Amino acid sequence: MQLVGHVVSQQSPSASRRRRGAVAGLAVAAVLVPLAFGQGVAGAHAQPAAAAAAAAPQLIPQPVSLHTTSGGDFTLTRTTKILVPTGSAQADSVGTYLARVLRPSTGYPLPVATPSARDSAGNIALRISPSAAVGREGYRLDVTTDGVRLAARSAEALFDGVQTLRQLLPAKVERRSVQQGPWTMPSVAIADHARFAWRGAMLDVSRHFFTVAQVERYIDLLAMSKINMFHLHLSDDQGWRIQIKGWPRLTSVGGSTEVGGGPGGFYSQKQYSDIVRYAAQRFITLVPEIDGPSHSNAALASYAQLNCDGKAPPLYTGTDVGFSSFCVHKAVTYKFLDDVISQLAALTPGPYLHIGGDEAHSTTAADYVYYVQRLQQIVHAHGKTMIGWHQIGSATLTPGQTAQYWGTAGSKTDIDLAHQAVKQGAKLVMSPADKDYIDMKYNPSTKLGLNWAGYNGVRDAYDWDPTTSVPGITETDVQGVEAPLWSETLLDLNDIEYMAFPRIAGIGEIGWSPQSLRSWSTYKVRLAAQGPRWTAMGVTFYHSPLVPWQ
Ligand code: TNX
Repeated sequence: MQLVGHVVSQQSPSASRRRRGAVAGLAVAAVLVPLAFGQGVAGAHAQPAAAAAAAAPQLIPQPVSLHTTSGGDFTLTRTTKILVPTGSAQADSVGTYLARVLRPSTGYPLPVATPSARDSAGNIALRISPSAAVGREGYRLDVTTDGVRLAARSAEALFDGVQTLRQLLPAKVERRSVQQGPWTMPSVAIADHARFAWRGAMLDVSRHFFTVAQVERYIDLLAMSKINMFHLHLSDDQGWRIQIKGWPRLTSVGGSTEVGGGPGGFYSQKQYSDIVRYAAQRFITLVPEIDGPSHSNAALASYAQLNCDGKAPPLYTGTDVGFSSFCVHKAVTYKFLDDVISQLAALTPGPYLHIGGDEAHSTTAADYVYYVQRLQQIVHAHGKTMIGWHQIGSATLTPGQTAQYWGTAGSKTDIDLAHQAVKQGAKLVMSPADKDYIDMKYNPSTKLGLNWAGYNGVRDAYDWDPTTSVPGITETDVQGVEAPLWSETLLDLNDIEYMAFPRIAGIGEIGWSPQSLRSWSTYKVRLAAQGPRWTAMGVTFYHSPLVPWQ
């Protein structure tokens, strides 16, 4: 428990007022100059600080290299086109996405078109080319008075570049009704790429069910932070949320309630596919989780034969963990899980299936290992890579699996399990509960959320490095970072947004930006600039007093 440290790191309101005052006015320039020029941009420091600061964009995640140029601002007009190369369906679809973001607020037609001889200046040109930029998901974004050029290595990278482009426009561009311009972007040259391949967010739709529309809204918001993996926690003690053909009671019984006894719900396979497709259109890979051997009461309540004693337990609407277990040595358990995993694998284009594996307090250690190894075989038989919570490190893993680390600082058992996983050729996705569990309260007065791992203030959730937070785990062991959002206390979209924002922006930056460019003192200023964007989008967010909101 990090309780004391976390409480101390929260500021009193008067301290935060002083902090806000300190970054007002001219002081901002001092904060922004190093940010604006990123790393080692030769000659940039020759520019007068004040002029540079005036134009310095406030971006999250911070790009690898960003400098303001003297090319003059660019302003979108009624005649601006989004140009994509002839025959590039991928650039065309990213262009269409961008047009849909920009049209409602600007009121401009912004046609997505292929270039013609008559096109002169004033457009946004998108291009996919392997040589466009270096690094994972690399893109280059150049804004001059003549227009915007965004070139990327892949469609995914182009999409990432579009998220940066959005932030160069005034915040009100995010409103969904026509606003007054001008729609001016500062002249900049950005070269950027991702630090980690896995930049994830998890949503627990089991403890409370969320509709397809709610999930899609969350996906839309995640995309803005360059999150590219979306982990859906589809089953737990309180609810089974995905239709499985041949096992109808999973949803008619197992899906019929949630924490607190509400009506629950589930996704039909068609609805699940809709979510998968919606995410894919935003270059986000869906990772479905079926938790076991524990966290399985909803399935056990649905089918008596899955229980060792052949008796179905009642449905569960409380918040305890670790009391349920699949019957590890019954053949029907694996017939059932094979049906579930084969259907999920067929519905999920991404390479990963998450088997859970946390908190198996009602399963013996030997049975746990047996279960994980059987699941590993089943997942592989259906062509997927297994990911599980880091406890899977106690099983024999074939190389190439992923373990999701959710331990807290100094927990020797957790650290040992992470090492066991890595020694067997697994990579780690880092989700340390005392840093990036975004279901933890911000501080003791946060109404929503839990506090078993302490309080994760906005700074706590940002100020850590996934490659140094677990002793003995290094950069090459780490596949990325993910922020789980467990939903025991969350009832609706406002609750989801309040817990996720602003912390999810920090998780996006941890996953994307080089560690050398990250510091709380500059991040909090850039974070403040996101506030008006979220307000424009109607996002409910926590106005942490640590952040100098504008
Ligand atoms: C632990 S983290 C859990 C979840 C709870 C969460 C609440 C993990 C793998 N298991 O079952 O919802 O804590 O913070």
